[in-house]
Amino acid sequence: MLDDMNPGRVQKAPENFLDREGIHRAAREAREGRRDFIRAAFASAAAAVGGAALAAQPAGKGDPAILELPEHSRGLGQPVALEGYGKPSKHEANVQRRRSPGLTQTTQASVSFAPLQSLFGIVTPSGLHFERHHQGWWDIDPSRHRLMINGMVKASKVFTMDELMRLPSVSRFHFIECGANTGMEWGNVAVPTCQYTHGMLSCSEFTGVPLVTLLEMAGADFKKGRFLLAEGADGSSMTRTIPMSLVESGEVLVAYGQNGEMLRPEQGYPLRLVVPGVQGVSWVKYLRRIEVGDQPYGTKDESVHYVDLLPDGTHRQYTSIQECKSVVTTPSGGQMLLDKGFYSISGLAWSGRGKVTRVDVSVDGGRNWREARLQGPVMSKCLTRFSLDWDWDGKPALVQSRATDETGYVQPSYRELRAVRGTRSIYHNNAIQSWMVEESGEVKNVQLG
Ligand SMILES: Nc1nc2c(c(=O)[nH]1)N[C@H]1C(S)=C(S)[C@@H](COP(=O)(O)O)O[C@H]1N2
Ligand SMILES: [Mo]
Repeated sequence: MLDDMNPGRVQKAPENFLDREGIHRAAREAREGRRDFIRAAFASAAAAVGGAALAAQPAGKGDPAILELPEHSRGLGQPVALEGYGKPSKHEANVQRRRSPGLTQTTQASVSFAPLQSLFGIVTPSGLHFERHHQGWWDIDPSRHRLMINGMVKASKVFTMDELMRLPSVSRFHFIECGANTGMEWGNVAVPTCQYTHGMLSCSEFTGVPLVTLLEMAGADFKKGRFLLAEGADGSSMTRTIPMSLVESGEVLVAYGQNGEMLRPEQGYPLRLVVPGVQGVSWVKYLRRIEVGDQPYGTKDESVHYVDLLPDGTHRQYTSIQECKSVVTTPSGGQMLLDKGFYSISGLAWSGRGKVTRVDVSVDGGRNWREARLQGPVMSKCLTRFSLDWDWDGKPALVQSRATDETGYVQPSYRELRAVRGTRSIYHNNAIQSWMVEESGEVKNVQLG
């Protein structure tokens, strides 16, 4: 079974993984057709480069896309989609969640990665949210779902979904990152795109009831009951200890909403725990029970799994906060810069301890850094989009980003991280990511010390 991402099981990516030939062919065609284009194709790892060739064409060059009136300007369009759920354009069909070919997966204990390289802003469309199931997902009938609050409470309580949804709710934007995100990079660089290096990361607006409200309703013993056990209703017996201190702040939500609609089944429909800043495994899906207790529970998912092996052979336990981290998504591995000239470097930064306050970007492997623009609103424990203007001179470049959060913590280099954590961890790799832009324009995943 997959222990999130065991580097021992990482295999070399198959040769045809990136369709490198396809990328070069498409790039060649694009270059030949449109010599003066300023924006490369940042579509997807599997790169339909030609399709994204949006060019600023000097007028009068005979571009048929300008001169010939297209069908869609002459005929009748489609009628409204009277029924059904809207779908993305057929031209975006390659923007998908993907399972990494570098990982051994069973059918149910699996991971799919979000296509970070294809997304804008900070919100992950629900259909592209990464998935991590320890024992498969379910589409649970909400009328039969219950949430029980028990343990050190005055009176155990059972809530139906209807009862929960009558209570005052809040909606907040937060990122969720699997503790094993970027885990394979501890070992070797077998994963060429940011979808696979960083794609166990997503960000949504979540709607739900603060857990503290439900605990108050059940008469929880806040003095002695300093720990909670959260339990899911799927067959993975997913149970995690949540410190009461996190819950008392009102931040932890019992959530049913995601991006304006009900949670997706893959994300825990009809109910999941939202634990801002904390690794994904604590965001228990199909949430069915919260027990109030007076000590950490030491469950399988916090004693055998989700512990960090340190250089001296001991394990760190209960290291659940996702430290400050960032990644450049454009340009990133598997993409292709079609010509030298202007590019907007863009990426994502986040911290489990609060707001991102600063992101620096280097294009020379960390010798020089420039401060990037942060796109507002910058929210706590939420993805923050950054960007920086760049004139690529066509020479090899090493693109990196380094984030700082409101506690003053600065994202470490691999050398700094490994000095403390060694090399045999799986979880909590928040090192600076490097992308190498080759003279050909091809972008590759490399590791710098
Ligand atoms: N009930 C239940 N909750 C769960 C899991 C699970 O398998 N079952 N996986 C956990 C892990 S390891 C992660 S990273 C997140 C993934 O959430 P997502 O699938 O919505 O992205 O859910 C967590 N909650
Ligand atoms: Mo996870």
